[in-house]
Amino acid sequence: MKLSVVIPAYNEEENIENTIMKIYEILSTRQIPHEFVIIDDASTDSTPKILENLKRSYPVRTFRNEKNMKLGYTLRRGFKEAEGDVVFYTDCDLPCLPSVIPYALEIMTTYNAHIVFAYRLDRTGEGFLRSLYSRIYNFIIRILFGLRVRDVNFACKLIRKEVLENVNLSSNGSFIDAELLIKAKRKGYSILQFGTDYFPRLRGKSTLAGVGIILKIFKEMLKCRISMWLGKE
Ligand SMILES: Nc1nc2c(ncn2[C@@H]2O[C@H](COP(=O)(O)OP(=O)(O)O)[C@@H](O)[C@H]2O)c(=O)[nH]1
Ligand SMILES: [Mg+2]
Repeated sequence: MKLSVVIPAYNEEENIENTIMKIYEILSTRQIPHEFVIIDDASTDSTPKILENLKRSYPVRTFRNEKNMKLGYTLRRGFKEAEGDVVFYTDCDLPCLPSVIPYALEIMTTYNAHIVFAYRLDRTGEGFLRSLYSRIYNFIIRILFGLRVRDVNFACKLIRKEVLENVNLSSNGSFIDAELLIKAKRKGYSILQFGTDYFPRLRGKSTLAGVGIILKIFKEMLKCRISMWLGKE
C-alpha cells in the first residue's frame, strides 16, 4: 500500500522543510512506501525554491497554482495528483505528531475504515476565540448536515484514494474538510476518529482565520446544503 502525503503550502518557507523531514523520517523508519505531493498556492516567499531543493533528497512532487486559489482548490488538486492508494492530508505547520500517520494507518487497516482522522484532545494552543469559532462551526455542520464529528477542520486526515475518486468535491475554500466528510458519509464510507495532541504553529503566520475565509466557508456551506436539498448531490 502506497501513501501520498498531500500538503498545501502558502508562504511556508519557515516550515516546509522541517515538516517534510519529520514525516519522511517516520515513514522511512517504518518502511511505509510513500510520496509527498506539495501544492504551492502561488507563494510569494522562497517556498518554491526550497521545494526544488527538497526534491533532491526526498520523494517530493510539487505543483504550483498560477495564482492564489485558496485551500479547497489546492487540496482538490493535490488529491487528484496523488498516486498512492491512501492519502494523508496535513498542514505545512504540522499540527500533529508525525507518528500519528502510522497510527492512523493501523486503525484504517484494523477496522477496514475509509477515512480515519484526528480531533484535538486539548485546544488550549488554538486560543480562546479560534477554539470557540471551531466549536460553533462543528455544531452548525452537525445541525445542517447531520454529521457528528468532533473536529471537522483539523488537518490530520487519512483517506483512501477510492473515496477521493468517488466523492465529487467542489469547494475552493476551507469548507473542503466538511464537504469531504459529509459527502463520504452520504456515500456510505466509514469514517473513524481518534484523539490526538495538537501542536500550534511556531513559525510563520496563520492565514486561515480571516473574515474573508470565514464568509467563503458559509457561502460554500449553504451552496452545498441547497444543492443536496435539491437532490443535485
Ligand atoms: N492553498 C492554500 N493554502 C493555504 C493558504 N493559506 C494557508 N494555507 C495552508 O493551509 C494550512 C493551514 O494554514 P494555517 O495558516 O496554519 O491555518 P490554521 O492552522 O487554520 O491557523 C497550511 O499548510 C498553509 O500553508 C492559502 O491561501 N491557500
Ligand atoms: Mg496551522
